[in-house]
Amino acid sequence: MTVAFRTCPLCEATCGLTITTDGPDVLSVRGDPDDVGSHGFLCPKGVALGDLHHDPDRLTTPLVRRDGVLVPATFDEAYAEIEARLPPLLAGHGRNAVAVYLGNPNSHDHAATLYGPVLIRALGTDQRYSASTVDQMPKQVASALMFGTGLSIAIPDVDHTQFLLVLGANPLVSNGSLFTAPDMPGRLRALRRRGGRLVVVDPRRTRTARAADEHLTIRPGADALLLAAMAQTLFADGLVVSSLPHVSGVEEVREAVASFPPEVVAQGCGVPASTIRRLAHELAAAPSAAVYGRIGTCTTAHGTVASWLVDVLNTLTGNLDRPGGVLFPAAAAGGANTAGPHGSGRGVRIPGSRRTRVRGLPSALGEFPVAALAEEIDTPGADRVRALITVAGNPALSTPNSARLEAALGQLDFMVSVDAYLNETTRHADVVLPAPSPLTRGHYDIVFAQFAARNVARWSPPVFPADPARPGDGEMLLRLAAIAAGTTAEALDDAVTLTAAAAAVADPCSPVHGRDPAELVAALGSRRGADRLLDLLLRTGPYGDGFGADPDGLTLDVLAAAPHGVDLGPLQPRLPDVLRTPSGTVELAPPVIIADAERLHDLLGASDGPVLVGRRDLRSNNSWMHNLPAMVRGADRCTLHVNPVDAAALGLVDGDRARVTSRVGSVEAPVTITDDIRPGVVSLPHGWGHATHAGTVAAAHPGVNSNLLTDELVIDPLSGNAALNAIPVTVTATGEPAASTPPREPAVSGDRVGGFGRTT
Ligand SMILES: Nc1nc2c(c(=O)[nH]1)N[C@H]1C(S)=C(S)[C@@H](COP(=O)(O)OP(=O)(O)OC[C@H]3O[C@@H](n4cnc5c(=O)[nH]c(N)nc54)[C@H](O)[C@@H]3O)O[C@H]1N2
Ligand SMILES: Nc1nc2c(c(=O)[nH]1)N[C@H]1C(S)=C(S)[C@@H](COP(=O)(O)OP(=O)(O)OC[C@H]3O[C@@H](n4cnc5c(=O)[nH]c(N)nc54)[C@H](O)[C@@H]3O)O[C@H]1N2
Ligand code: SF4
Ligand SMILES: [Mo]
Repeated sequence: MTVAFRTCPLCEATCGLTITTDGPDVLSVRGDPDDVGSHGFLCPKGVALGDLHHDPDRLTTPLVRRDGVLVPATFDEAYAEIEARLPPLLAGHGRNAVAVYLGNPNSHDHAATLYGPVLIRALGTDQRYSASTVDQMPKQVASALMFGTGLSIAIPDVDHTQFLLVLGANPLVSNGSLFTAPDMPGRLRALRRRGGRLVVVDPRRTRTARAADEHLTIRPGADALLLAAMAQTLFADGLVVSSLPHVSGVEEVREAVASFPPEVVAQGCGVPASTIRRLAHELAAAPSAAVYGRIGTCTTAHGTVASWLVDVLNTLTGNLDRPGGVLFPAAAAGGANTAGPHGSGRGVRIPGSRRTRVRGLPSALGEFPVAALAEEIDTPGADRVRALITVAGNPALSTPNSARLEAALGQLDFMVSVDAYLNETTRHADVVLPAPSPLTRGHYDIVFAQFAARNVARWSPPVFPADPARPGDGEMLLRLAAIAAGTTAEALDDAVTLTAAAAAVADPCSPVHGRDPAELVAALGSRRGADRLLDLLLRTGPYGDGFGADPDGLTLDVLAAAPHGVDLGPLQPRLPDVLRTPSGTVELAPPVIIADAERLHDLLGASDGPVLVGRRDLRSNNSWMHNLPAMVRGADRCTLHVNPVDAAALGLVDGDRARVTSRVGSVEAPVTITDDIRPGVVSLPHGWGHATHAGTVAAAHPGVNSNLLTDELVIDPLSGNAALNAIPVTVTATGEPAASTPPREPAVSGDRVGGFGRTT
């Protein structure tokens, strides 16, 4: 038996795991008590990592479509097919004929994180999409405008704060997002144990809400109103801290929120004015406080304004950049705000300079809204999107009006997917490249270290040696990029590494400033690919050895010698150095956000018609872990939550089936009646609606796809983010009890690999 230590790649908590193996078998997965970040915590998904590794349905070979059917193929055959079809398409129809969609797991793999952008640059396409625009783009846009980069996000100092206000997040289930703090249950317990206060704003009484001192049920989509009224109260009642060094725009914010006193917004947000006023006073009076908003605040039509107001409150109460408030992490590698001249920069341009072809939607931080992807494919025109590359994404389940997107996938001339499974998205591909098990790759969290509540750095070597016949995600992306660029993967990798070294030596603030980039690359030794690049980033990062400048500094070898990670200490105040705004201040009143805040008036009179919100549960991971028996065991979780008052009015009893209909579609689901949800609100989890081949675990637990109801036309204009919550719906009883309904067939069934035809 062998014991390996390894960071979990499944969610943003990045727990350290102890994995016991026997030959090729995973015997157990436990929390690593010595891990510098997580101290032994793990959740049921981490435990299932062994099942994921051994899942017989994970793809083991490439698939290539022959005569309409996906059949197993060698890597040479798969690459040959791409080589034969992609470059001619680009040559014939231009660079924008190919779109790229990067899904969530890319950010959990340093190789994919590093080489995804290389693929996009090699393709030269403007048609860039990712899961970011069904997720956190509003927070990134607001943060970029205020602090200067889309990754400069202020993180709650959860271990020291005395007041945590959580809106639209359920960290006891999700384990945190844009908030890497493993063992959220323990950290929130500790907060209350030291006399701190936890307040949760959510239309549902979630696990986190139950653990809180106070739970406010809000009308979905209206957080920005609540937050604006709190800011107005701070100004009106003289609660804004008197000294705000490094902050500009306070007066403009005062004017922007002046027309939203608590009495004016109370009806629109469904929270009494007296409660809003009290909450503002409590926030201001707390010795330290942090306001945190996530999915429920981002995935609405006012996501950027809500995300901005979160940090407006943090700033006005003096909690921005102070211990116990919200702080900026300093990541060891690839940090967006650790290199270059400190204290000011170019900032960002919102709206971005490019426009989508059909709706003319602007790019945000270099991306188009994924809500526009279907129409960019299915709307006729010489310049339509004809090819798509998806990498670790399942947009057929995860993006709004996914029925339209699935139909559009069938209209592509060519589609390539890099994925671990054949699923609702990848079944439309012409070539599927199989991602190997995460346990066969090294792991470093480039992305999540930028959002961590404590600075740590951890490198995990592969638990099992990589199969030489199975390239990793990074290698496949590099190979795709090389095909697009007409070069070899090796040459491209060398060029990318040299460019990264050149950027480091060009930085006047770097200890390697002025050195020869080729000398740096040579000093990286025999590593190649993502690990060589990572070593470069670590060594030129804020704790790095600077290639000799600080002999005690970090290198990949230093991390490799520390299997439980290296603790780099609690977050520290970083203003003004962290800023990259043109003014060199926290720009509290970005003109585009102030202008967009005008739309909040539209929310004031809105009525309480039924609306749909989402939810997550502990044993899910967006759309893709339902093929593991431990993740689907027990009662059906893909049910429609309905408040008893609404259920009575609709004539629904627990276990009935209900039909939910929105502008774009209609689904049927079993009903769970619960007063954990606000009247007038119903909830379905996302990531279900499995249509994988018969005989798989996921196909036996299909559930319904909530994104058949979400509307691709409703987006947050500044970020392009989809509104996945507060969807107007009608609910009707089908008159059929769920129990008597025969098990539903997946929407599309078929044989195992080999019998899988294009479905449209
Ligand atoms: N209605 C509604 N919709 C939502 C949300 C919501 O709250 N409500 N949440 C949104 C959010 S926050 C997100 S992040 C998106 C996620 O959107 P996506 O990223 O599009 O979807 P996932 O379900 O995460 O799909 C991940 C895919 O990666 C594959 N995969 C897993 N591991 C690997 C690997 O190591 N390599 C490769 N190449 N592939 C791998 C899986 O098989 C799966 O196909 O969904 C969004 N959609
Ligand atoms: N177990 C599990 N963990 C996960 C994932 C998973 O699928 N399963 N996905 C991962 C991913 S990709 C992400 S991005 C994170 C997300 O992390 P979180 O944001 O913590 O995730 P959710 O559980 O979706 O919490 C969103 C909450 O917002 C509430 N809500 C909906 N609409 C509104 C609204 O208008 N206002 C307010 N105030 N609340 C609203 C919902 O009821 C829900 O409780 O989770 C990650 N972790
Ligand atoms: S909380 Fe997240 S990182 Fe930790 S074990 Fe669970 S899935 Fe893995
Ligand atoms: Mo996400």
